[in-house]
Amino acid sequence: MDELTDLATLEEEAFAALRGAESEDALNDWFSRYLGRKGTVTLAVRRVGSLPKEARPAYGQAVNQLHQRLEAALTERQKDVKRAALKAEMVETTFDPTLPGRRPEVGHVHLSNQTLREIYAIFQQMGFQVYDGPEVESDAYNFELLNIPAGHPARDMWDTFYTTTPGYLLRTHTSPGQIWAMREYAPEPIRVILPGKCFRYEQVTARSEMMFYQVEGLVVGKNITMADLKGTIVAFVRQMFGQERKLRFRFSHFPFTEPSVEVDMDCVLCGGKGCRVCKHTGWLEIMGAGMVHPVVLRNGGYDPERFSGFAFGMGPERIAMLKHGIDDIRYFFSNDVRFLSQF
Ligand code: FA5
Repeated sequence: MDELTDLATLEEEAFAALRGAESEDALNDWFSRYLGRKGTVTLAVRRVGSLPKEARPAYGQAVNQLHQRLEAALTERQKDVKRAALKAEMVETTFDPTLPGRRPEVGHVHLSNQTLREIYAIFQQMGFQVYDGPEVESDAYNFELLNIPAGHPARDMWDTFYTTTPGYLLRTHTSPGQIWAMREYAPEPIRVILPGKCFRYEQVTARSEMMFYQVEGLVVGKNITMADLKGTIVAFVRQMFGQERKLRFRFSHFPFTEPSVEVDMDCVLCGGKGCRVCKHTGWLEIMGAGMVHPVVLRNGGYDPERFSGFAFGMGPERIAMLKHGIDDIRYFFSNDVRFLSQF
């Protein structure tokens, strides 16, 4: 039977070609050549019909078995080729599948925000609410309504960045929030803290950034006095820095408070003896404060004959610097994780 001899030759040739196929492409070519629509094995299967009747069963069985054997062999060969390719890739790329996985970096709350949260918690105990004001402010709220008219010398000290919309700027302090809060709550009593970012057009140094946070405090009501201001600030500082802290209130000037004070705390590093951090004075300035100026009360919608109030403003970065012994404020926003990850 010639056709069976042909099959044996075809089988030998097909298996030899399969062993020689060493890539996925070569296997695809092999498939087209033998098992595809016009492949030689497929054509051999179709040949059954053209054979004499008595030759058909033996040939048919043989060709079908050959077809199955080749299909099974192809599947095996495909696995081998894949495995070999993976092995080659691992050798080339020196990929080590036994190494442990890389831990994803997990961030945490920024030091400024950690400090803000500590400040919120302390004032919350004293019944203060957090009040949010805008960072882009009008000249009126940042200066005018705070008793700083155009041409006032205090504007130099609080110079800022201006927007392309005339009369709008980035706030230099959180004090404009006093006007927002008063206009919302007048004539009700107020007890709020106003945290947020502030911006200044000034030389960046170890103590001064052009962007930093402030936390403003504002209390308005009947019979609010300087004693309330002092008591509140002393309670805050002792909770923040320790019960042993001593405080000093010095006269100062802010256009929006009268009288105005600067609050100093005995130096946390030397305990008041004098060191580099406190510039050998024994004291560290921590905030500005004062009794809300009658003009500001009126601008906020309160009658200064019937109402009084106090306000203060502090810088949480400076507070964090004192708490953690940080000697340069520029670390806060320069995005160096070697610094940030320490807190
Ligand atoms: C003010 O901004 C007043 N609005 C504070 C105030 C509020 C007084 C209410 C009275 C009543 P001053 O410019 O001193 O004041 O800033 C207050 C605090 O903000 C400073 O003590 C400091 O902690 C922080 N601060 C000011 N400028 C910078 C700066 N460039 N970088 C970092 N912190 C700053």
